[in-house]
Amino acid sequence: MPSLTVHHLQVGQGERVPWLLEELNIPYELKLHQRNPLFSPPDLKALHPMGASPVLEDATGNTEKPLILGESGAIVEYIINKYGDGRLALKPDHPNYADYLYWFHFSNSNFQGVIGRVMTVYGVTQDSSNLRVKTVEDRLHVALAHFNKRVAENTWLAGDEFTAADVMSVFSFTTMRKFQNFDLSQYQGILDWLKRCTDRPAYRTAMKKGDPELDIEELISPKGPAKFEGFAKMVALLQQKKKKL
Ligand SMILES: N[C@@H](CCC(=O)N[C@@H](CS)C(=O)NCC(=O)O)C(=O)O
Repeated sequence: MPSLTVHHLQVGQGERVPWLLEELNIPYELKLHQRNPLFSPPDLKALHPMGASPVLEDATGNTEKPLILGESGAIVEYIINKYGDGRLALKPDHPNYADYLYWFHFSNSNFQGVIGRVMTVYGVTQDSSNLRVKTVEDRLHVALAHFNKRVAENTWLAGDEFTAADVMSVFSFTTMRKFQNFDLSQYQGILDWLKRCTDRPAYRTAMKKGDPELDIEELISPKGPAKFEGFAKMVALLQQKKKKL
């Protein structure tokens, strides 16, 4: 029996890990951490050099010195391969193997990067006559149209089967919009896929355990959820600091 502890900074991409574990029916302990007011609190920072969530502690067979693993993608692959008998992953001989790999990595690598660039540029200006604003907005819509086409033509990202590619991706279109919102009204394929994913009992159970405060209907709505309040607190703190200087 595995001995797994998942550290999850609430309202964040750590939600992927309990969701996966619920899908695979693998037991785990969930340790919740709160943003302070936006970034990780000291106890989470102390766990891993990057101080980011999620972090997996695997004490199976070694309670003295548990293995510590960061990066949600690495954690998801580790759990599937080590304790999940390869379930929710496609094997190299599957016709959709390349699709599985591509979509497994797309959201957390390409798409999160695009959203990060939008967030950075909007932090300076949202004036759409500004070339940087236009460039990042165009890139965001290219990525959304690309993703939308995939899920409009396929039930799940890797094809007919629900896989870890779906688990890796939902966060970027739901909870991530509490940090940088984007309108999904014109992307019906994504909205329908979000409904299919978030209707899964394992998703509902994981979110209830990890983020009971989050309203799933709001997260999957076309216009997106309200902004995470830790942002305003962080800005106020920075302004106070500036005044003192
Ligand atoms: N690529 C990493 C990103 C980890 C990450 O940035 N996590 C955020 C939560 S959404 C975090 O811990 N932020 C707080 C901080 O960095 O202090 C992953 O997928 O695990």
